[in-house]
Amino acid sequence: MYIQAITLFPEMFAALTEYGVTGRALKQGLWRFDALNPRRFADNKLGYIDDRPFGGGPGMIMQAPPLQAALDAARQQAENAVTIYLSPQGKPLTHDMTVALAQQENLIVLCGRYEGIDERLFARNAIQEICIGDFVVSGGELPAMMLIDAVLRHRPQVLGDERSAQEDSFGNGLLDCPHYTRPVEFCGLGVPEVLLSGNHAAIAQWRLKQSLQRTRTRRPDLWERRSLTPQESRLLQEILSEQQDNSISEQEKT
Ligand code: 4H6
Repeated sequence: MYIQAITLFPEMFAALTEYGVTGRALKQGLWRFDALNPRRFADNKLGYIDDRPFGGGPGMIMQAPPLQAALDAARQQAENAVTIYLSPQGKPLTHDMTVALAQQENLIVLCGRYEGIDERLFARNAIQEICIGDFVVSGGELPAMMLIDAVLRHRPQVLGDERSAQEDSFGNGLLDCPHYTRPVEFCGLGVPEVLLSGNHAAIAQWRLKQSLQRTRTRRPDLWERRSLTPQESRLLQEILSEQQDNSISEQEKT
């Protein structure tokens, strides 16, 4: 996969190219990366690419011409690239979108700074506007890096263990289960017995039940969209009757 970022801060992308899973994958040649600084495409010697908004108001706007030149240069390197603009006004990013983007061979990510980009850039180019969450940060770089990381995890061999991406949260529409490791006792807290039992079927069932319970209570939005398998329905019945038992024993205290 070949990814190009159009950014005023190319060095920020070291977070992806030099660290962890994505850094290792780059070293292994599983993806390639280039950053293009739109200042290089400015029409003035000082590299200014922003100006004041027509109609007035605070802040500055990124100008269309240098960004168009940078985009043209990026597309010259990767003819069928999909171009993505991370912005608070975009379509919310989902797991399914990260899987679909991982099928592409070429991506260009456009990173906004200041108050955003002159709208005419979007009138003249096919650009997917994507949002990573309902909050605002100071530039598109961090959201772009989050998207790239999430996409790369779905590329073959990027995650050492083949199962990891599949079993991740959201792959199955459920939140992940709780995890435990040594020591067996921490601050007086133990580890759920079943995880020490060596009974793999029982462990898988406990984990699924925890995932169901968490998703139902923490993410009612995900819960409502998801249908249950017969096994999951049975585990949900257990959860509901345990809840009832708990509320009865709460009542008995009073
Ligand atoms: C485009 C337009 C994405 C990009 C405006 C980007 C949140 C997300 C940005 C801006 C982003 C997201 C610049 C507007 C700073 C506010 C960069 N923030 N902003 N949720 N910021 O995906 O001022």
